[in-house]
Amino acid sequence: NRNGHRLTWQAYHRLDDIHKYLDFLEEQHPDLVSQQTIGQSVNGNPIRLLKISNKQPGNKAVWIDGGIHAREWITPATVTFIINQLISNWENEPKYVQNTDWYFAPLLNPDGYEYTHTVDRLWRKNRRGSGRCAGIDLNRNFGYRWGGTGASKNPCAETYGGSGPFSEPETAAVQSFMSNANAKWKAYISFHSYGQYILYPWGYNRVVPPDYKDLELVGQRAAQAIRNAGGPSYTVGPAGNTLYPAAGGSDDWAKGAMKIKYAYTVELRDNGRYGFVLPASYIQPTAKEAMAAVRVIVEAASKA
Ligand code: ING
Ligand code: ZN
Repeated sequence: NRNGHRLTWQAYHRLDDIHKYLDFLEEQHPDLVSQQTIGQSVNGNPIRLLKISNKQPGNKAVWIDGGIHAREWITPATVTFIINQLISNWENEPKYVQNTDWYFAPLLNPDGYEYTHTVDRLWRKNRRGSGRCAGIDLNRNFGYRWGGTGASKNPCAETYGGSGPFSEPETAAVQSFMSNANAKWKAYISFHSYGQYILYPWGYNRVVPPDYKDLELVGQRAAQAIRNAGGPSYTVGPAGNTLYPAAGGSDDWAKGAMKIKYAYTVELRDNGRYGFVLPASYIQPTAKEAMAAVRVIVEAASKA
């Protein structure tokens, strides 16, 4: 279309539209935007990463991902919306935005995502194997306290953690990219749905890290920013206490292994009416409030 891409944020899009949008941005803004493929999924789809950077040497780095769980369609829509907002308004953004290296992985489970469009709308895991017991829960496959409470050893379970930490190419790609990047990581934000929560470590058990008060405070500020943006109430707290203990989550790994201070899992809308099958009319309001929360977390990260 006349935008040069197909994303509208008024409908949910397939993998191909999302990747073509990232290609379009890289082509339109070569000085600001770059892209890489950080790995391949089980079925050979690329795991794409888009970086927005003004390349100032002191920049802190933030990571934002979506689509770890296939059926949580609002999450890649939200991550691409945030990318679009930043790029459209870049010259007017405050210093803490411009002097951040932004790393976006909008769709970490591309095989599962396509499967939810073609076969089973409520698929959660990746697509290793076949049949009823296919797939690994990528948010139980990260390598910090892997295999503990809330992760199943049964391959048929929705929360099967895999044969070992980072057994899956989708999670291994994140681990290898983030560990090897020369980046001053200060924030890690993983979007999930649903429930309207701002969660921080630890997820593996009902315990909190030594600096949890900083994460709680910034989380509360983010929730306030969402309300100020006209959004609904988001509950803030440590994942294990607030939702349920679940080992092998990405935010635990980001904090525990990568030592990234502000590590969050944000569960977007709604709180149960539509659940995973959130109508597309909710994309823009949900993504706008998520943007408000991201700004709060990234501003805190810029000072960390
Ligand atoms: N919820 C998350 C899940 O992976 C979670 C909740 C967050 C668990 C952080 C552990 C750590 O189960 C959804 N909706 O995926
Ligand atoms: Zn999820």
